[in-house]
Amino acid sequence: MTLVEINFDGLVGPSHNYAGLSLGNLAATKNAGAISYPRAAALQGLEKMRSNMARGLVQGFLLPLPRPNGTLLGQLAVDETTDPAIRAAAWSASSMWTANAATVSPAPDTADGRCHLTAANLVTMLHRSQEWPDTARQLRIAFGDEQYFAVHDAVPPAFGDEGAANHMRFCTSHDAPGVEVFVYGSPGGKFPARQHEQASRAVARLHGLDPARTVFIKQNPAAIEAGAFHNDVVAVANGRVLFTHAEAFADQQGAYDAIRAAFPELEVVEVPSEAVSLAEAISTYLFNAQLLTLSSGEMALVVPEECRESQAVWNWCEGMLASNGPIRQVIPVDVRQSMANGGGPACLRLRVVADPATVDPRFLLNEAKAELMAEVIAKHWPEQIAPSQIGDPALADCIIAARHALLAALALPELS
Ligand code: SUG
Repeated sequence: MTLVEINFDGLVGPSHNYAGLSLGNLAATKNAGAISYPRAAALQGLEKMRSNMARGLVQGFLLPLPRPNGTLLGQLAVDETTDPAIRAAAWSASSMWTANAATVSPAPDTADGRCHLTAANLVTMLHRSQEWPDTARQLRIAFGDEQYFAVHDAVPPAFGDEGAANHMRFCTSHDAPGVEVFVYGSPGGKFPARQHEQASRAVARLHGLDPARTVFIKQNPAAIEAGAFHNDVVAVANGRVLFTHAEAFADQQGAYDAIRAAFPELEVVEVPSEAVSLAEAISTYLFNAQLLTLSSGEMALVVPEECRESQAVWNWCEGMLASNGPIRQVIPVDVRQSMANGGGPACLRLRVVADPATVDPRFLLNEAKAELMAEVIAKHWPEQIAPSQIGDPALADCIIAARHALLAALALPELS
């Protein structure tokens, strides 16, 4: 068994649009009503996957869910009198942000030695709450070998769960036992706290984690108020390293101490507020980065292009590289279509530590498959969608046909 980290990126679906559905997600709210470019969006995401693959990393993908969702439209009896935001929920391409698809505990961390995945219920937002049954179905195909994987249904909806976006894992190498850190929010602020502590605790129990190697930390309510609707907007972890804004957690030093008590090897790279304000961190998504261990052993931070456009953020990155710390490269990528809905490079991927040979190979990328996917996207994905088109039956047909063309190309008829 060779356990490696595999990033499963969500391919941007053909219904990608800007309906402003996520209260507390400042980018999505700001861009409500804008014209979206689904074809460009999907190609941007695919290009990110290809560039990580070109660095020698194993790359997987998850496919868009069926939209418009006729079941949801029926359950809500959507008609011409319905609030357009409710109709738009059934058209959302939000499953692209696979960091919210599930929480993943790799085999070395769990009691039964299998990799556990729990689909996230995403109950705080209507458009996201419809995802999990289809997500679980897809995970059960991709990770269907029960000798190596256990896929759990979502925890009950009383406790909101947003998956890996509020979960970090520390380890000396990906295949070694890790320490898992769950970050939850507390309700009562002006924006919803989407991750409930009891959801995190239930996921940890479902996965059979060792309590001595499991840490629960409270998110800083001020960060949620500033627009960090998930912890991965203000912090990211990989290996021994925690890359974090100084105002990410309710008790910053207490968080470091709690992680260090379970994982003494912890190395913190903290960005002080004087260098990069919380507002600047959230508008550029500096922390919504992929922190990757390259084959050389060096760590690289894959950040959105927007980071290069902020003098404060780029100065910080250059200073960090000059300081010879654990992060040795900063790699900007263009995922602007996703960013405009509040989803950066880290939102677009679900990390699974596994032996690639145990994963259904149809979900693993190679250059030939990337080329094929690009062709299907170029041919079938709508070039643009204006909000007034949401609900248009001809557009619905085009979106459904586009997804089916991709499923056929990838030989995944089970997902139809
Ligand atoms: O849930 N945006 C997503 C962005 C998710 C980002 N994920 C992580 N941080 N891991 C969300 O808020 C906007 C869709 C709309 O408004 O149409 C949206 O759902």
